[in-house]
Amino acid sequence: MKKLIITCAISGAEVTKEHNSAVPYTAEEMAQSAYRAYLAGASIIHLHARYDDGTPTQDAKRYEEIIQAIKALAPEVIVQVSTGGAVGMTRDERLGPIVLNPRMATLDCGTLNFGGDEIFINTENDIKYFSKALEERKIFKELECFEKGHIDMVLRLAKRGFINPPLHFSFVLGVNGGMMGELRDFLFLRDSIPSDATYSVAGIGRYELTLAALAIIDGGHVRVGLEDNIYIEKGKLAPSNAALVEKVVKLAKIYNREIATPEEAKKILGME
Ligand code: KMH
Ligand code: ZN
Repeated sequence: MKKLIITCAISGAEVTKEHNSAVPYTAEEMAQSAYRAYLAGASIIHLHARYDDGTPTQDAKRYEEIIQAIKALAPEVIVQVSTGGAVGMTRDERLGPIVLNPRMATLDCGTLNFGGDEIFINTENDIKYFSKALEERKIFKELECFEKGHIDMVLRLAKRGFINPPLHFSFVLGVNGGMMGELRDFLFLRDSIPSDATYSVAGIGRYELTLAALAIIDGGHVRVGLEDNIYIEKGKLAPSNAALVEKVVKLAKIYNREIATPEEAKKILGME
């Protein structure tokens, strides 16, 4: 089995210090959190920039400041910028950080309800627009799918040349408004992607660790982090992003999956 790629989603756009004080906001906090997650075993950092007061932003300058701070501590780590941003942002606002030519970025592959009154909008034309912008800059795409219809959208657009390989999926399961992360959901999604595609799972809340275990056993890859889940165990807040990564590393050891370095991750995903 290929080595396990662990992504750490350190900050998100919705989770706040009121939820868990370990959520990083400042460039220094982001850098420290990313560095410790990297030392724990993460090869990819999924990044949402925030201002010092926690406000999410897709401002390229702010991303640059944060990425430089991360790279000063962990030059090797792969920074994956979010093009999802926060609900309500425009297309071009969300694409803000790609002018920095990051190695990797997310491409959200469908619309869904996103808790309460929010709708996370990704129309077919949005997806084509984002894909073109990323492919023109040769930025590696992680295809975020929150339910099966999003995979179908990717496959349809791939057939028509709007999304080009390598196809690397991220199943983000357990969002209030998206697909849940039960065993049957996981099996349905991983059986729905082409056999030469790769995938990672990001379980929201209570799904984080169970989906990680399933992906480890199945040969997939795993995302954890405070963006997705603030608890280290039921009712107990995670002390850091690194603590969540450490938990996945322990699981991987049990199931004999070695952990990929960033260089190895690039090869596994076909990034070079
Ligand atoms: N913040 C969510 C609305 C991504 O990073 O690409 C979208 C999100 C997806 O987190
Ligand atoms: Zn995100």
